[in-house]
Amino acid sequence: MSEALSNLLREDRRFPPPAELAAAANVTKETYAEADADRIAFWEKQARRLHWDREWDEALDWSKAPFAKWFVGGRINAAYNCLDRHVEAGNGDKVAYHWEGEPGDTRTITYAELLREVSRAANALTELGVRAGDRVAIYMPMIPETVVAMLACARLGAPHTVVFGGFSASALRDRIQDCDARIVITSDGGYRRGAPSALKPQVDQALTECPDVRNVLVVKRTDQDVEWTEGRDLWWHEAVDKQSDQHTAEFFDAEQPLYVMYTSGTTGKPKGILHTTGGYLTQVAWTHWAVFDAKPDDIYWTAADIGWVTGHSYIVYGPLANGVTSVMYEGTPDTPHRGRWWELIAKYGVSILYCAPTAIRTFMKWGEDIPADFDLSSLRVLGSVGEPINPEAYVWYRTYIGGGRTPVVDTWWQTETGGMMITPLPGVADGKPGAAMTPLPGISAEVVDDAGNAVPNGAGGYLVLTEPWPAMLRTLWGDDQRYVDTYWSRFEGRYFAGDGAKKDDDGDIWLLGRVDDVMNVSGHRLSTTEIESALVSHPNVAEAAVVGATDPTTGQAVVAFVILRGSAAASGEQAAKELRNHVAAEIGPIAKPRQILVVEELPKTRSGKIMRRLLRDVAENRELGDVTTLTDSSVMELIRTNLSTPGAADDD
Ligand code: 7RM
Repeated sequence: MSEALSNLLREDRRFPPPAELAAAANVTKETYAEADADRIAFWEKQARRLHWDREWDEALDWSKAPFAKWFVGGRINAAYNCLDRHVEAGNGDKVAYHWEGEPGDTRTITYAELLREVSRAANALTELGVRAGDRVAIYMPMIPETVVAMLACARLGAPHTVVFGGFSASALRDRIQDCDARIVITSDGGYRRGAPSALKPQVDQALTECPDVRNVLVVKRTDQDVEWTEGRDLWWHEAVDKQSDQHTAEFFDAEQPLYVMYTSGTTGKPKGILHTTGGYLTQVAWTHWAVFDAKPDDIYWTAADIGWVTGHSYIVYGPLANGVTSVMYEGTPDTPHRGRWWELIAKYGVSILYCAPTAIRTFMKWGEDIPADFDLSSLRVLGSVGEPINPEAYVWYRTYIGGGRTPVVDTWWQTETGGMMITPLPGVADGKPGAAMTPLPGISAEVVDDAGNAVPNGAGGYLVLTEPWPAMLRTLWGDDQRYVDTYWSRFEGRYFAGDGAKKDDDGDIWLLGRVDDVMNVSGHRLSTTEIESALVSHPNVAEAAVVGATDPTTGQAVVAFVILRGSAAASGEQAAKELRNHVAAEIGPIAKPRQILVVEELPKTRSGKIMRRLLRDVAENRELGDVTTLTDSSVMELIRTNLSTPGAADDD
């Protein structure tokens, strides 16, 4: 039998759930059995946690697979569920968001206030001609108006497409054109790294090639000078503030499109992932409640950008559907000092923190003395998302942020899945550093080999989802065939996620990185994640990225890019030799990197994913490919220049 991926790294540390948390947990072990007995009935029960104007006739229509319909015939409004419902239940005075601007300005927004603001915005959009089904592009910083704009669209049944504020004018243009948005909502700018950073110029540039956009609504945030196109551009405060704060939500079909979120594929134009309303809201609301064990008094913080799917599902729709109080922060973690996140946790008494491994590894690099200066005792659950969390980073997070008390939930999911899919539940499972553990109740996943057969415990392969789930993407905007080809063709009848994974001896799932990044060394298929984790387990290493580069003898060879911890820097060649031996000792000689390249930074997307494709270009001495989704394109220049500096490069 062919082995899809080698399983190399061992990790034996275990952290049982705190007894108190387990005793009062929202979800227990029995829930898995309940969902196994009747998966559809399980999701129907979760859907009933929401308000439906009319209940569905059929929970799942899979007759036209892979095109799913959930809660067929049901009528629902996402904004009503996030706002009106809570206000009507008497919780209007509860805080929806404690918002903190980067310069230190703050806003506290209750559910009642948010409802009034969303109602005004919905009235303004209606006045601008927005009707159910029309697409609206949102290109904004992390300010409350971004949430207001999204919910106003949802209220009108007008799908939004939020484009990362860090993306270029051309990326914005492509997305506006692809979904044919006629209205754009933006701001003059936002604060990042201590300075105002402009957004409006990118919109102006993008719109030179988007003649069908009628209006641009501009929120005033930074007071920067902006170019103005009369008749097209409107200040948000002029168009919205004058509106009535009353708006009656209309209920739409459960399958009404809610949003389109673009993800850049490795090749070709970005894919517009389409999410609809009823199934999506059901899954994000339930998973937010279950996986974070969210209670009415929790103060919840997803420290991520709203332009990432994590922001959509777990800053906006999930927490609001559950009526929870959230923190929202505009800026970067090191402004004005490297303790900013911990200061915010202490200030607001944050009890649940959700962030990406890239942030955790950065904090590790800065050192544990920084969080040690703040009172983090309010924290009770920590979450991780976006990449595999290396065991060292997991243990650091649990120890220095969670005070050794808090469970860490490593949540695997994708833009395409809409909500969390594979993760431990904090009151149920023992934490295993580095493992995403098991599919949630109601979710079915498997790890398969090249032929599509389930691999035995202890082996690696491809992660597939074997049953439809409520928050699944419905198609790619305007391209049904690409939807079928990309996700449903590799393995008959199953969704191919594009990730490598392994099952350990207990059958628990570990993610091993994108299969496009898998290296083939002398016929052994090695995962990026395991070698990176071995490198990060060395005390001198803060971050690591490995790629396979063409090699005349072994087919491919492992090339590692590492960022050293402060104290370990400088000693380039010696450090590299030691690290190669460390990898050989941790996981075996086959995984020993041919080269170790010490770098200052790694190329990442805005959600913190390492762009290994670009590193492969460097490792193989090629011209760089597409860099438009990089956070900071100067990083690649920096890497190339430093590599030609003696002492900083390879040791061979
Ligand atoms: C939520 C999100 C999806 C890809 C996915 C994986 C990787 C995300 C984890 C993870 C290992 C995790 N959506 N990924 N979470 N890998 N463990 N907990 O990130 O569309 O932006 O990315 O991210 O490769 O396929 S996404």
